[in-house]
Amino acid sequence: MRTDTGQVFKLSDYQPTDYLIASTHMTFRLEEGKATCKAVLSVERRDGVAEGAPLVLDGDGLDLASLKLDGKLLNEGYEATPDRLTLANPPARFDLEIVTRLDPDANKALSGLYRSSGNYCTQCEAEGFRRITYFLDRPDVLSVYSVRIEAPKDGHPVMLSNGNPGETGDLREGWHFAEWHDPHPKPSYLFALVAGDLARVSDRFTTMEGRPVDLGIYVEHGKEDRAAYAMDALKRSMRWDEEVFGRAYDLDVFNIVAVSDFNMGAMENKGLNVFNDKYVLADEATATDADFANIEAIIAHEYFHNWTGNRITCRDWFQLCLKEGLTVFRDHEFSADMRSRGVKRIAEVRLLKSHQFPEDAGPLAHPVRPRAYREINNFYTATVYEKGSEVVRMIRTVLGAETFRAGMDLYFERHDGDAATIEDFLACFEDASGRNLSQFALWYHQAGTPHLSIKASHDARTGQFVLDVEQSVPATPGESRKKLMHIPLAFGLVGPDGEDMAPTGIEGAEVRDGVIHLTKRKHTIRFSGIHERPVPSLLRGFSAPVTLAFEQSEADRMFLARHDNDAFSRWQALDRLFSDELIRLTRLARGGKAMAVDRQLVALAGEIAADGALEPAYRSLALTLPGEADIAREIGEDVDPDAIFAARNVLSTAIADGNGDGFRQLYDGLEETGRFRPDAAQAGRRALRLTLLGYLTGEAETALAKAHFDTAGNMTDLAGALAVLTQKAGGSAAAEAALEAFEARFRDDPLVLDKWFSMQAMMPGDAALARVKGLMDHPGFQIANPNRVRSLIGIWASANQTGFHRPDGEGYAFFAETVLAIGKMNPQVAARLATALRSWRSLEPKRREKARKALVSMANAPDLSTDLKDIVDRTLA
Ligand code: 0A1
Ligand code: ZN
Repeated sequence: MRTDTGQVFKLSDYQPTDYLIASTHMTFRLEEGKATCKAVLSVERRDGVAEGAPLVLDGDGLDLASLKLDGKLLNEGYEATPDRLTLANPPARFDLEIVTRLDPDANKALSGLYRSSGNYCTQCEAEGFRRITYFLDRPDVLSVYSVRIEAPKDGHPVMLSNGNPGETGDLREGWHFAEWHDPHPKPSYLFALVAGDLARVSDRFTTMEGRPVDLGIYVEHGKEDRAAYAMDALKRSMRWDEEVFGRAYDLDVFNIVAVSDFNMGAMENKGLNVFNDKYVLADEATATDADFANIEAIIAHEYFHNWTGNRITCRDWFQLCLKEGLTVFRDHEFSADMRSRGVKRIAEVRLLKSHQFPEDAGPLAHPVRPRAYREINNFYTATVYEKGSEVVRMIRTVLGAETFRAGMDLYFERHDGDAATIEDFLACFEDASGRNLSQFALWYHQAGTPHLSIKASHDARTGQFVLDVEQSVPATPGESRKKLMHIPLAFGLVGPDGEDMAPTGIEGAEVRDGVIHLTKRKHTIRFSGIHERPVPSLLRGFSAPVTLAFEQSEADRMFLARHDNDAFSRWQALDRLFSDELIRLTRLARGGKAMAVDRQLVALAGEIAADGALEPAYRSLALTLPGEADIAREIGEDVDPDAIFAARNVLSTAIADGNGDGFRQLYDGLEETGRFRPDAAQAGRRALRLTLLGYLTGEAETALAKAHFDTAGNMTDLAGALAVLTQKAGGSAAAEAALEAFEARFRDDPLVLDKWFSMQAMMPGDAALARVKGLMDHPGFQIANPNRVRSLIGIWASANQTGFHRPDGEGYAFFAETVLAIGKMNPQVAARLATALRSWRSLEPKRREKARKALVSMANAPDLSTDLKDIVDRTLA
C-alpha cells in the first residue's frame, strides 16, 4: 500500500516522456498463488531529447529479481526501489528485461495482479500496471504488447490476455502455455491477464466490415446460463455502435471475464474486458430488472470504450472525462434506444442529482476536467462520469444531432491511435460546426452546479411574455471567482390546451430549436405574439445540469405535470411539487408542529397512477417520492434526517390513504401472467406494481407484501416485496420471517445474499447499526470482498439517512473504525466509502460535530493510504 506523501500532480506540469516503449513482451509464470513476470521493453529515446537523459520507470511495491540491458545482466548504472527504477545513462535504443516476483495471493488491494476465487486476474487502471512491472505507467505511452502465460494445466485451463490468440502448447511437468498478441498500440492501463478454471460461453458476431469475431464470456462453472443476457447485450452493443456511430470492432476475439472480487463495475481492457460478476450474471431467479438494465448498460459501456478510450485514449489522467464522460453518454443513448427514452432520461437525471449534485456542492467538488490530484483513483467520480456525459449531451444540443455526428466522425478520424485531450475533442466540434466553443468549454474547467434564477411576466394586451434570467455559479474549493457560462435552456410555452405556443418573435438571446442559449449574466427574453398567459416549461429534457429557482404557482406546476407534452418535464414538475411539499413538511416536523398534507397533491398522485396513457415505468418513477438525501440536499443546511424521514412518511401515508382502493385495483390488474422477460415493458409493469405495494404496506398491513413475497416467481418480485416489508414494516413478524426465508434460500449465492445485506442495511432508524454490526459476522460476509462491503457498509452509510446519521453519533464512530480497517487492505474501496461523509457540513450542529470528530479520527490514523488521506483531508478542509 502506498502511504501518503502529500505529493500533488498538476495538469500544468504535463511533459511528454523522454523515452518511448515501442513494444512490450511479457512472460508470466503462475504457480500456487505466486507469479514471476519477465517484461522485455524495447525502449527508444524520443527525438530531440539529450543524450544521457535518465530513464525513470514507475513501480509500486515491486520486488526486482533481475535486470538485463540488451541481454546483459546489469549490476550497475541503475537504482531500483520498490517504487522506481532509474537507469542513469541509457543508450538511445535498447531492450530492457525486467524480472519481478509477484505475490497475487497477498494482493488485497485488487490492483495489479491478484487472485479472485482462485483465478488470477489483473486490474491496471489507473496505476496498477506498475504493481506488475516497472514501466512508463501513464496513458500517453502506447506500446504493442505480446504476452505469454505459463501455468500448470491443472487449475489453469484458461489463460487469456489482450488482442488475438497466438500459439498454445504443452510444457514439461504438466504445465502449458498460451500466447497473445495485441496489434493495437495501447497504454499500460489497458493491459489484462486472466488465468484459471472458468467456463466459457461462446458466440459469434460479424462486423459491418465483414470481420468474424469470436465472442467469449468466462464465468464460474455452473453459472453459464446466467451469462446469456450479457452476451445478448454485447451483440446488441456491437451492432448499435456500428449503426449509430459507424464504429466497428477491430480484433478477431472479444472476451469478457466475470470475477467476484473487483473494485469497480468493470474494466475495458483491450479485447479482454474484466467485469465485476454482479454486472454479468443474471437470470430471472437471481437478478432483478434493475440488475438486467445495469448489465445491459455496463456491457455496452465497456464495449463502447473500444473506440472512446482504447483506440483514442487520454493523454494524461486529467483527461479522464475524455473517455468516461463520452462513453457514459454513449451508453445512455444505447439504453435509451433499447428501452424507453423518456423513462431513461428521468432515471439519469435522478442519478445525476442524487450523486453528482451533492459532490459538486460539497468539499470534494472538482471540475469535469480536474487541474490537480493527489490520488487519481479518487477521481472516478460522478462529476467526471455523469456530469462529463451531460457536457457531451449539451454539445449535441448546442450543435444539433447532425453536426454532433460530424464532429464525432472527425474526432475518430483525426485522433485514432492518439492519446488526446479535451482541447483536441472540442476542436473537432469547432471545426465541424464553424462555431467557437471557448465559453462552452468552461463546463470542463469550472466546478459547481450553475444556478439559474428566472422570473416571468405576461402582458395580455401587448401579447408580450418576458423571461428574466440570471445565472450564477457557486464558489467551490479553490475556485472563488467564476466565469459566465453558456447554458442551453430548452423550454416550451405551454398554452391552455396543453400545446406549445408559437411566438411570432423572440428577442434577448439566441434561441434555436426550442433552446435558449444563455451566455450572459442576465438575459431579458421577450416573446411576442403570446396573447394568452402561457405556462413556461423550463429545462426540458434537463438540457443543462443546473439548479433552477423559478417561482411558479402550484396550479401551474400541476398543469405541467398533467399536460406538458415533454415526458421529462411532466415528471420534473411533479418532482418539484413533491420536493417543495417535503421541504415544507420537514420544517413543520422540525418545529414539532402537526403536518397536514396538501390534498391536491394526493389527488394528483392518484391520477397519475391511474393514467393508462402513461407508461407503467414512468408512473412508477413518478410515484417514487424524492429520496431523503435529495431533500437534505435541497434544504442544504441544518439538516435533521429524522425530520425529513418523518415528513416523507407523512406524505407517503397520505398518498396511500387518499388512494388506497384505486392503488389496490391497479396493483391487482398489473399481475403478470405470461413468461418472464427482462424487457423494459414488463419491467415497467413490475416496477409500478411494487411501487404500489409500497404504498399499500405499513406496520399493520403486511399481508399483501407477504403474499407478494410468498408467490413471487422471479427475483424482482421477491426482492421487491422483501424491500417493501423491511422498509415499511421493519421488525414485524412478516418482515423477519421473509428475511429468514430469503437467507435460507440464497445463503450460498453471494450476489443474491448482497441484496439481503443491503435491505437490512437500509432499515430506517437507530436499530440499523446493531443489525449492520451483527451482519458483519454472518458467514456470507467477507470484509475483503468489495461487493459485500458496499452492499452492507456502503448502503448503510449512503442510503440510510436515519440509520447512519444517528443523533448519538455512534454510526459515525463505527463507520470511521470500519473504513480504517478496510483501508488497510483495500485503499480504493475505503476511500470511496469515506465519501459518504462529504455532506457533513450541512447537518444540524450536534450531528455535524460528531461527524467532524469521526473524520478527524480518520485523518489522524497512522499510515493512511494516499487514497483515504486525500478524501478525508479534502472533506475536512
Ligand atoms: N474504466 C472503467 C472503470 C474503472 C476505473 C478504475 C478502476 O480501478 C481503479 C477500475 C475500473 C470504466 O469506466 O468502466
Ligand atoms: Zn468507463
